[in-house]
Amino acid sequence: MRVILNPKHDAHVPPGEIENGEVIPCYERPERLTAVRAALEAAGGHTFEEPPVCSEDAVAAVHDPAYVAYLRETAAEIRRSRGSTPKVQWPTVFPYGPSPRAGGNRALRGQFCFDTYTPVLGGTFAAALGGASAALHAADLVAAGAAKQVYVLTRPPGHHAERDRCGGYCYFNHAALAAGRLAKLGRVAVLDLDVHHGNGAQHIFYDRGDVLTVSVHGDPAGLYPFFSGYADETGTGAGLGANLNVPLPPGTGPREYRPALAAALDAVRRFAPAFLVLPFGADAHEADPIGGFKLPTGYFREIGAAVRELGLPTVATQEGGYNLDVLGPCVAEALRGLEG
Ligand code: Q9C
Ligand code: ZN
Repeated sequence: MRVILNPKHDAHVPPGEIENGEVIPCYERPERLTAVRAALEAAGGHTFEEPPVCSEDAVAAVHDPAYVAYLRETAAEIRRSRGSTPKVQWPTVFPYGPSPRAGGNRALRGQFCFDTYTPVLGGTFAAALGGASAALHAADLVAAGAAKQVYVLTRPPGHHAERDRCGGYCYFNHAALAAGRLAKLGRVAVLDLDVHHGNGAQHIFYDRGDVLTVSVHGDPAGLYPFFSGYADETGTGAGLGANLNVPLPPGTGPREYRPALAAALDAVRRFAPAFLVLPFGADAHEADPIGGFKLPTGYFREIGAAVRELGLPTVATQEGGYNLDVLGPCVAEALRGLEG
């Protein structure tokens, strides 16, 4: 597989996250990418390359320019501060009430953020731009026919990021960026197989009929991101019918996952897209610390093989997966299945 790396991923190292009222080390750490790369190198047959850096305008195809500027300016402020201000912008207050306004102090108020899992650090913008660059480069390669399948090995992940808000460890939405670029050439299906709902692409393409968004995930009634991912979210306007959520109960194993994946793949087939974007997470693995599903490592090859049956030019993006012992092997299995 042709693998596009985010060369700047380790500029972003989150300080921690809140779990049960305690600050714990963040699950989303640089070692995740290292672990995947090591597993792919050990498996063999993969090539690794770095993308050209993309422009902010290219990111603004999917994200609000004011949000992009917020990330750039906040990161720059933190780097300039030399200890006079905090080393991290960790929002504590989020928009609420009938007509939320942030006045001048937008940074502290969570205007561009929907949870506490997504602080901005001095290196966050550079890392996020590197990930966006990788996703757009992957899309360009697939669009040009230079590769049938490309895998974007990046972190922080992207699939929770919405048009103007970060969340769930995600800043720029790699899958949406790739889909947006490919959609200039033909219909695109986004099939999200991270254990968490792909709210970002759903949000970004909700009113579009030319981009199908499908997500198979843990029931949001009991799993992050809680506020979206329900089966009755089906799109709006021209996009009505072009969003499919397949929520599954906690403890889901291959027996329950298989028919859900088949239904998702059927929806993709019916849509008859020219391209596929595959936000992929290994956090549906049985040993993942936060997912709650029960998929064994070997099953990820079956998932990849089932997706391969679509026969579509594909950009896969790395999303979640937080057990450092199984993340790499899961990705290696999935890519093996995808390549056939
Ligand atoms: N105490 C992705 O997988 N909640 N994001 C974690 C753990 C946030 C997941 C709770 C989960 C975000 C890309
Ligand atoms: Zn996830």
